[in-house]
Amino acid sequence: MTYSIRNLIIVFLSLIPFVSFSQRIKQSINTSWQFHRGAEKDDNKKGYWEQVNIPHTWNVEDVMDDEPGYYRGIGWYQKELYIPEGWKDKNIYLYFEGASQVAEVFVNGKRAGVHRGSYLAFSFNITSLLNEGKNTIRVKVDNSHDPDIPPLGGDFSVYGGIYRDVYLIAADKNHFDMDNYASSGVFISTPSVSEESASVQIRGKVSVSKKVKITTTIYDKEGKEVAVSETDPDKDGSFTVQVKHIKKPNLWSPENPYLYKVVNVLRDAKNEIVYDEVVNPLGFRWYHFDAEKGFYLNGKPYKIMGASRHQDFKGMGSALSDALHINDVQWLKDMGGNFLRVSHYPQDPAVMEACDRLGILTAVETPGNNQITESEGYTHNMLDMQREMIRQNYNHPSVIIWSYMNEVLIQPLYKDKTPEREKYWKNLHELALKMENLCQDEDKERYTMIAFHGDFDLYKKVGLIDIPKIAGWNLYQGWYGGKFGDFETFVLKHHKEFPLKPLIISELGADSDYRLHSFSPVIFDKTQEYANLYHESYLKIIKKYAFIAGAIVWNLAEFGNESRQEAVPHINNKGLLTTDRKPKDSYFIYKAALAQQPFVKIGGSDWLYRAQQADPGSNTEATQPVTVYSNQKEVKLWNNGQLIGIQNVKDGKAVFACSFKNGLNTLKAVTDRGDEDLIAIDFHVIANQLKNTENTFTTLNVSLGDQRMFEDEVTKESWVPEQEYKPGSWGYVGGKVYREDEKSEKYGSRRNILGTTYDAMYETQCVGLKSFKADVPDGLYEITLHFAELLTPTEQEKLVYNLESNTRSENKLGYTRKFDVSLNGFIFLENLSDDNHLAPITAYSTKTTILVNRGQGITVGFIPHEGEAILNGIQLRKIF
Ligand code: GCB
Ligand code: CA
Repeated sequence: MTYSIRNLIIVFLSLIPFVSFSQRIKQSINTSWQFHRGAEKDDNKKGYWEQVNIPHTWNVEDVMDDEPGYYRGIGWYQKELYIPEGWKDKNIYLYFEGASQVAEVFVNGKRAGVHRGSYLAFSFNITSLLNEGKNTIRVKVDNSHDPDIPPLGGDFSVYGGIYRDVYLIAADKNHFDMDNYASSGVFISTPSVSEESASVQIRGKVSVSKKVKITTTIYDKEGKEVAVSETDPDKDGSFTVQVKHIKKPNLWSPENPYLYKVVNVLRDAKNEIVYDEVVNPLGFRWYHFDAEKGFYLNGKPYKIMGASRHQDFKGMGSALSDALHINDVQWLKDMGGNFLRVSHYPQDPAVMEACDRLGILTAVETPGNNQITESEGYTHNMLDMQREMIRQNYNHPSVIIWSYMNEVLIQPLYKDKTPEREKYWKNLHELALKMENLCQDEDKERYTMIAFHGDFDLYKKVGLIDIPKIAGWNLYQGWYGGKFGDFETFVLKHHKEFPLKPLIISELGADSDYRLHSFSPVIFDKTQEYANLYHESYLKIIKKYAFIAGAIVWNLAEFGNESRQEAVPHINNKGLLTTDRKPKDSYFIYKAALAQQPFVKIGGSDWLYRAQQADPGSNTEATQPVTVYSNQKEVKLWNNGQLIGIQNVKDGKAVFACSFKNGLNTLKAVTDRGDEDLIAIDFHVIANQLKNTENTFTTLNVSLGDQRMFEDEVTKESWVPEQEYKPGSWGYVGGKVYREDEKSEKYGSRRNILGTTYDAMYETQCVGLKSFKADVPDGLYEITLHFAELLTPTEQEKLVYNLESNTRSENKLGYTRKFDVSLNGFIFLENLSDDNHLAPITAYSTKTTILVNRGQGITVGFIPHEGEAILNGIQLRKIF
C-alpha cells in the first residue's frame, strides 16, 4: 500500500494528541424531541409535551380520517442539546433540511432566526447563544396559510412540522462559507465538456482569521486523483479555481451515472493544519433542447421520460425517512424512467443525491402554484426561494432545469375584462420575468421552465410562454374532459405557434383507484383500465413527435390532498404506484416502453381476488382478458399448466382471452427469451343458474348502479357490477342508474362518502328499483344492504361536515325520499329516509339473516312512499 505525503501527514497528525485537527462535525439530532400542537404557553402542564422523533408532521391523523380539513396552525418543538467542552472554540450551527412552513428557532430562550417556506433548507449560527453543557432549543413551526408564502394553493396538503432531518454542525472558526442560503458554500460548474476533455470551475468563499490556502482535488469514482489545484482566497474570502483539460472525462448519463468527487480542503498556510473540508458531486455532461428535434444529452438525441413526485407516503404525510425518498427514485429508475420533475417544490437532499447516483435527470421547482399574491412580501419570498433552491442544488449533475410557477392562471380570480384582471396579469408577467432573470444571474448553464395548464390562449395572451427557456404543458385531454385525440391537436398547436420554444409535457395522468376494474372502461370511472387507455394513447403521440422533448407522468405515486373527494377521498389517484407503493398496471405500461433490461409482467398483479359472472351458458367458467406487459418479442401464457396462447408483443403488450375456474388460477407468462412471470389469482365464478350443483352458491357482492368490479384485498371480497334479473339468476328489477344530471358523463356521485372506505361502491346506486332478486338454493343466508343518500344540496353538505353544529334537522333536503324494504314479503326496514338512517353522503348498512326454503329464493322488495327507493350495494352469504 502506498500513501501520498498528504495522507501520511494526516495519519501522523491524528496520532499526536492535542494537535488541533479540526474537521467539521455534522451530527443529526433527530431523536428525543418534544412536541406540542397548538400555540398555548402552559408547557409545565402534565401531558403538554409529546415525545416525537424527526422527521415529524402533526398532520398524519388529520389526513387519515374521513373528515375534511387538516390542522394548519402552530406547533412547538423542544429539545435538550449537549455541547461538549471541546467545542469551545467552534462555530456552531443548527441546520434544518426543511420545516413547514415558517420556523422560528430559539436557543436558551433567545431567538436564533426565522425561516419562511416549507421546502428548503436553512441554518442558523447559534454559537453566541450556547452554554457549555446543557442547552434548550425550541422551534415554533407554523403551517398556517399565509398569502405572502407560496404555495397559495394547489392539489396537495401543506403538512406542518419539522419533517426533514435536523443537524448540529460544529466547524472551526476558519471554514468554508456556512452563511450562503444553507448551501455547501462551494459552487461547481463545467464550462466546457466534450468526449475529449472537460474543464471545471469551482467558486466559493471562506470565512477565516488566519492565513489559509485552499486545495481542490477532483477524484474519480474509484477514488483516483484526477486533478489537484491550490489557491489562496481573495481578501474578502472568495476564491475561484479553474481546472482545465480533464482528459476523456467519463460522461454522466442515465445509462452511466458516473460521479466524480470535488473535495475542497481549507488549511493553514503555514502549518498544514486542516480547518475544514467540503465534498461535492461532479458529473460531466452537456445537453441542449432543440425546439424541433427535442433534447440532446452528450451529443445524442434523448427523449426525456419520467414522472413527478410528491414527498408523501401512506400514513406518514410528509415525514418520510431518507430510505423512502430513495426508494421512489429507484422505482422510477426500475421503470426505465430517466427524469424526475421534482415538483411542486424542492425535496429532500436524499432525493437529489439518488438522482445523481442513479442517473435521473431533474427539473426542480419552487412552489409558485395556482396563483400569486400581488404583494412585495410574496415577490420577495418567491425570489428568495428560487435563490435558495438554486444555491442548495447547484452542484447536482442531475439538475438540468430550474422551474418556477405551476398553472398560475388556473384560478379565475377576477372578472372578465376588468382592470383588476389586466393588472394581475401584468404583475404576474413581471414576477415571472424577475424569476427568470434571477435564474440567469444565478446559473447561466441550466434551462428554465414554467408549467402551464391546458389553456393555451390565456398563457399566450399574458405572455408567459415567452419567458422561460422551455414551455411545460400539463395536459389532461381525455381525463378532466375532452378526448384523447385532443392531446395531439394541442401539442401541434404549440409547435406551430411557438416553433422556437422547446416543449415538455410537464404533466399527464388519469386517476385510478387500484381496487376498481372494468373491461369496458369509460371516462371518469376511475378504473385502472381507463387510466391504462389514457397512458397508452398519450405514449403513442409522445413517441411520434421529436419536438416533444419529454413527457412527465403525473404522478409517480398517489399522494394526499385533503380537499379531494372521489373514489379515494383525500387522495389524488393519478399515481403509477399507490400511496404505499404498489405498482398499478400503468407502471408496467411505461416499463414495457422504456426499460432496457428484459422484462415481462402479467397485468392485474395487484388484483388477486376476482369475481365474475360465468360465461353465457356456463356455470363454472368465466373468461377475462389478461394483458401481459413485456419489452420482448413474443409471450406465451398458461393457466394452471394449460397453454392459453402464444402472441407477438405489440406496443409493449399482448392480450389473451383467458378462461378462469373457481379457486386458484396460476398464470404463467414466458417470453421468447425465457423470462417469466407468475401470478396466482383466486377466482370466484358466479353461476348463471344459482341452484346448479357444479358450482354451488357461496357469496355474492353487488355494487348497484355500477359497471365496475371492486376488490377489497384485505377482506378478499370481490364486488361485481349490477345486472338485470333473469330467472334462475340474480339482479335488480326496475330502476335506473344514479346520475348527477342527465347529460353528465360523471360516474356516480364522486363525493366523499362518510363512514366508509368503500366510497366507490357507495357512490353509485340504483334508483327507483322495485326489487332485487336472487334465485339462490334453500338455506340460511346473511344479507347486507348498503345505502347512501347521494342527493345533497350544497347547504346540506356543509352542515354534514360541520360536526360541531347539530342543526341538520333544521335544514331539510330539497326533496323527499321515504321507502320500506321487505325481505321475502316481510317489512324489514320501515320508512327509510333522511329523518333516520339516510343522512346525505353517509354510508348506512344493515344486515340480517334470512331463511330461504321451498325454493323461493330471495326477493328484496322496495316500497316507495315518497320519492324513489334506492340501493347502493348488496351482499349475500350462505351460512349453511
Ligand atoms: C395539475 C396540477 C397538479 C395536480 C394535477 C391533477 O395540473 O399541476 O398539482 O395534482 O393537475 O391531478 O389534477
Ligand atoms: Ca433527509
